[in-house]
Amino acid sequence: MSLMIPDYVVDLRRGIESDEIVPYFQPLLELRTGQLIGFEVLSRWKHPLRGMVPPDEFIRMAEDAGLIGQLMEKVLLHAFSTMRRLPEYLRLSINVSAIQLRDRTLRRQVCLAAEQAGFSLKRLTVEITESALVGNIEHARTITEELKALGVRIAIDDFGTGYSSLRHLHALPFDEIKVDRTFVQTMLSRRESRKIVAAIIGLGQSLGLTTVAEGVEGEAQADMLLWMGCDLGQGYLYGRPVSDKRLERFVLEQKKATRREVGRPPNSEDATFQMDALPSQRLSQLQAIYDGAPVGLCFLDRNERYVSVNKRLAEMNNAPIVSHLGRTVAEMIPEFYVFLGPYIKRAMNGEAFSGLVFRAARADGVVQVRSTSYQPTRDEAGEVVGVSVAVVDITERESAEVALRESEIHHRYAVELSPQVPWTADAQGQIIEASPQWTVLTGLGRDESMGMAWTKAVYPEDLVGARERWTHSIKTGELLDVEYRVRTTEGKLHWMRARAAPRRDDSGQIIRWYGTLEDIDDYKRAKEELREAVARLHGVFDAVPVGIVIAEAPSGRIVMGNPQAEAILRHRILETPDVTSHEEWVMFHLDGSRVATEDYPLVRAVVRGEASGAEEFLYLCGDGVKRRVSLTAAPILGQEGEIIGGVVTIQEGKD
Ligand code: G
Ligand code: G
Ligand code: MN
Repeated sequence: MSLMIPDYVVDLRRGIESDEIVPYFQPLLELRTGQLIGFEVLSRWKHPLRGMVPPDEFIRMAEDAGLIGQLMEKVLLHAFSTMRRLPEYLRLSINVSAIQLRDRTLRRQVCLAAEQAGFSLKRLTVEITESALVGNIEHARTITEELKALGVRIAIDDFGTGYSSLRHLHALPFDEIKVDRTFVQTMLSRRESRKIVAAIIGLGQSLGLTTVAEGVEGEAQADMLLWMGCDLGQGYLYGRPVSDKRLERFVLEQKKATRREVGRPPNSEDATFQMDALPSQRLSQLQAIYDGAPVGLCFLDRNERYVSVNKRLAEMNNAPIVSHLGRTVAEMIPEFYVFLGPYIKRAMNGEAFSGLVFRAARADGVVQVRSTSYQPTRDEAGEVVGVSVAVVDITERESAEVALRESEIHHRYAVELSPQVPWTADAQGQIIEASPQWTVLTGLGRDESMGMAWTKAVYPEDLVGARERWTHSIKTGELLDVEYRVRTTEGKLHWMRARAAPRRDDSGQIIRWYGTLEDIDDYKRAKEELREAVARLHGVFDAVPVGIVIAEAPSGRIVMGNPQAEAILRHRILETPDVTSHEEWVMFHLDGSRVATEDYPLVRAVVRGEASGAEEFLYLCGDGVKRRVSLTAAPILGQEGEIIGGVVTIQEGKD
């Protein structure tokens, strides 16, 4: 009886023996630094007739035909030999299948190949797919323990796709967890995927495992993963699997590439956070800051319930921390909630508020003044998940505020006579005071000018810009300086310049903005007229049929030369230095003797204020030819009769 061997098995055996199955290498990078840390081996069958056959098609086949051991031997030896040529710090991951995990010879195979290739097993990670563990835990445990004893790291692959993932994670001594690429690929578009990825990374962190994300295809994913605390990334963003030949070049290019700082988490400017610290350390640092802060802090969920409260806020609310948790703001501080409720709701919709000041009598009769800030807190995709609250008790500071208000009243009387329009705004940029000048100028009543109502007087074309600049200053504390047009009572447009500076309290918080509004219409118009006059003058100069050169006094610096002057003298006038010192303005008397510089008509005009009639000279032109020119010069005098410059007209002489 002969045993029939199927064709594909014959083909596969031939393929293995003639080295058609080769390792490809896909890079793994550290997300935080962008540094290359190693590769995963992905096998490829370069079939002479079928072309590139993917592993899904031949690994199963090799297992069924009992050829997986042979195949693995070849691929391992090839991969290990390739790695030996690369720097020691680069690691290698290999995949093992379910059948291989049942095979007690796996350990020997790996050892032999490593020895033959001179590859250290400390550089090796073995990836075990979840599905390989089903019904196989005991064997898998024995084999992984043997491998670990050799210094090999063990990873759980495609995590989240298998059956009883958590049980497996618990059963074996894993070092690494690889989040399945189906979650990573959809994490930007699907909330569920995002939450699953975040949860797997959190789980890995809390178990002390290295977390790896597969299937990273874009920067946005990489940034989000980094923010979630994921350690390593793998995917098309960093590179597709490459052959051994292209691997060395890839490593070289990676080394040369300037390291990109992979996207930073939102709080990275905050020096308090040690970004190098492990996420768990970061968390305890945060907790310490939170508890020790001199301001009241809490986090509210979407139902306005306290999720966390720090000591200071508990003190302010006169209730222990635990009695806050799970209760709503309305329940805990009803006397403040009356005012705060609407702001909390708006914060849940994404608006941020800072320095909202409210005064109320607590249940125990104590009157408090509180300055409260609300910051919406968003998840990785920008969805508001709750509100962070900061509260400062300013009851004592309030007396200072009263004093400030009184001085503002004095200030108001004092400045009413000023030609400028003074104004005051609160920290949010709402106008709380403006000089009656404003009413005179715009015809808007006092009440129509408070808050943001001033914008009604601004010329629509200038409004967006003006408002943007103001918002920017409020946000950053930068001085305001902006120009815009205002419609006056007579219906005219007037250019105004608004300037303002913030005033801060002892803690550096902005409490007021003091500003002035200046009518710059005359100035603007004068500037515009000057510009027009200069343009007209240039027009005239360019059109006259004679050459004109103007120099400044007393330096003799050339400030203008018209095209006709350049045409006659044949050199560029403006590029020529001072006429009083320059040797290249060379002229001769008609008798051939050289004219001394101080006798040039223009120099006499600039230096001595002398006017001269048409005088004839031989001028050494730019092309080296002496030509007869007729020069007429005159000084330019200032309002006090002082010499401010000189002008010379140049005409071609008759030879
Ligand atoms: O490249 P991709 O199509 O490359 O790989 C598909 C699957 O095949 C992956 O899930 C990977 O785990 C598996 N795989 C790739 N190479 C090998 C190998 O050499 N041995 C085993 N057992 N599985 C592999
Ligand atoms: O062993 P594992 O199942 O993790 O195999 C990795 C598989 O994923 C291989 O088939 C590999 O070619 C593929 N792969 C690797 N990176 C990406 C990626 O960024 N996008 C997609 N779609 N597939 C990837
Ligand atoms: Mn894998």
